[in-house]
Amino acid sequence: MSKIVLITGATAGIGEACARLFAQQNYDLILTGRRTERLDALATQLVSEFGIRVNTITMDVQIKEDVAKLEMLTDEWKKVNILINNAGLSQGLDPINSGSTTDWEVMIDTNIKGLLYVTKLVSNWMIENGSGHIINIGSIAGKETYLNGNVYCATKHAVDSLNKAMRIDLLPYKIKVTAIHPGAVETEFSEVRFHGDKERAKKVYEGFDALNAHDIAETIWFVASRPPHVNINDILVMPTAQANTSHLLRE
Ligand code: NDP
Ligand code: 8X3
Repeated sequence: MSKIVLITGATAGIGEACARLFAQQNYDLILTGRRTERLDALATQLVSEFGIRVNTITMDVQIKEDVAKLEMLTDEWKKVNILINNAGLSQGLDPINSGSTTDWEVMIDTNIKGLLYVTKLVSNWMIENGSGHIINIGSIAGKETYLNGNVYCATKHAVDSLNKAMRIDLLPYKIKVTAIHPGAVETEFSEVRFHGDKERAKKVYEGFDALNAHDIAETIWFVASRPPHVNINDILVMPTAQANTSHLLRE
């Protein structure tokens, strides 16, 4: 049996890039997300290209009962070596006095509560298995707060804090815990943030070389492939053109 990685939000962007890279490294995959067709298409492609095994589970991490579908995996599939808590999103970029409370709830329910539901379940499997590695996808937005980023930044600060908490709580079980905090990565992220406005989304990445999803997957692979005695607690990875959330060199 190969090693197993469970990736939340594998239908696009960073999660999809991780699926490809871990498949290439001969991992079996548990891929989750809300869009079943994308999950199935990716699974079919990776199985045929790399000869690995893939289990897909359509689930919305905001919904506890959906996340509970993971319990239906067989004992063999519950031997998860790596969990990548990647599913996440931003909705809107508005001042605190006029932001949409619906947008806020979606971000809080996905980025914080969803991550917690998945982690609670899978960390117990890891404890039973006697090992594991949880990799949380935070953000530069979890280290800094920027104009109109309010609730998204707050959710990613929560991920940063939960990452530290997991590291402490899971220490007795020798479970590794790592946060990866990317700066601007060109994915569907901005399109989702701007509710499908592709033109506005494109402008976010104009005039500089943003990171791409594969850059982050490679960083994740690096932390996942360290020897057993090495745990990388935290990595902040930025485009060369971006120093922080307020200093971005556009040419
Ligand atoms: P994408 O929009 O390209 O991908 C997001 C993924 O998350 C999709 O697979 C989506 O799947 C999944 N997802 C979103 N909401 C849910 C949900 N409720 N339940 C299950 N899955 C969900 O964005 P990225 O790849 O860029 O984002 C991945 C992570 O990286 C996020 O946590 C994001 O906050 C973080 N990040 C992104 C940065 C960037 O600049 N792009 C920078 C820093 C961090 P589906 O819609 O099918 O459910
Ligand atoms: C995504 C990067 O700078 O838009 O987390 O918050 S940013």
